[in-house]
Amino acid sequence: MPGIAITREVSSALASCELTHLARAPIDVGVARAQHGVYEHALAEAGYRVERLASGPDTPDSVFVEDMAIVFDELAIVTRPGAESRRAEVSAVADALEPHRALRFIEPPGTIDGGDVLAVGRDVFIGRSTRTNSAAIGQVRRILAPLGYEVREVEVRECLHLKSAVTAIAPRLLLANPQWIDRQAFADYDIVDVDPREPAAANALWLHDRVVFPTAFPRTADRIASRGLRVRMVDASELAKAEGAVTCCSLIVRRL
Ligand code: CIR
Repeated sequence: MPGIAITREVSSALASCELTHLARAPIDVGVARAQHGVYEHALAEAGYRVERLASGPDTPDSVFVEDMAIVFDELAIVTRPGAESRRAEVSAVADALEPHRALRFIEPPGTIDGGDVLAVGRDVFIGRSTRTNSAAIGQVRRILAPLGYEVREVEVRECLHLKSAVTAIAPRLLLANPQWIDRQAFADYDIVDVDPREPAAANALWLHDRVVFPTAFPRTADRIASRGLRVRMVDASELAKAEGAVTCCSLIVRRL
C-alpha cells in the first residue's frame, strides 16, 4: 500500500528555529542531518519512495514538513501555519503535493499547523493551540464534511501541538500523554499511556506495518511493542531540540 513520503532537507539555519516550550540549546546541523537521513531510511525500508525537498537558510523550520499540509486520500489541505516565520515554507510543499492530490487552501484569518491534526479513519481531531485557531478548524470541517469525515475540535494544553500529546499507532489505538489530553474526547479509542517518566513520548509515526519511534523513550517503546506492534527506533534527539518529533518530518501520501 505505501506511496510517497515527502521530507525536507534540514536547513543550515535550523538553530534559529521557532521555540515555544524549550529553552534554546545548541543544535548541531550535521548531527541533525545525519539523524534525519536515518529517519528517511526508515521510511524507505517501510516501502515509501522518499521525496526530499530542498531547503535554505530563509526557512529554519522547514524540515518539519508535516505542518504545511494535511493529506487525505481524496485531497490535501495546504495549511496557513500559525507562526508567521513559517509561511514561506508552504509553497514548495504545495508544489510537491500538486501531482498527487487535489489541493485546497486555508485562507486568512485561519491559521493551522499540520501537527495539530490527528486523522484516524474518518475521525479528524484538531487541536486548538497557539498555532491553530477556530477559523481554520471551521474551514477544514467545511472541506471534509462532504467527504464523510467528522472534524472534532479538542483543546491543546502544555504542549506545542495536538500530536505532541496524542498520535495513532494502530487502527483504533492511540498513544497519549494522559496529562496533556482530555481523555473524554478520545473515549471511542483504546489508549496506550506514555511512561510517566517520558512525558514527551506520545509522538509516534504509524506507518501501515510498523511504528517509527524515538530512541529517547525506551520505556514507552516497550509499551507499544507489548501491544504486538513492530517498533522501528530512530534517534531524533537533535531535531527534538527544535521541538520536532517523528511525525513532523514527513508527509505520507498513500498510493491509491
Ligand atoms: C516550530 O515551532 O514550528 C518548530 N520549531 C517545531 C515544529 C514541530 N512540528 C510538529 O510537531 N508538527
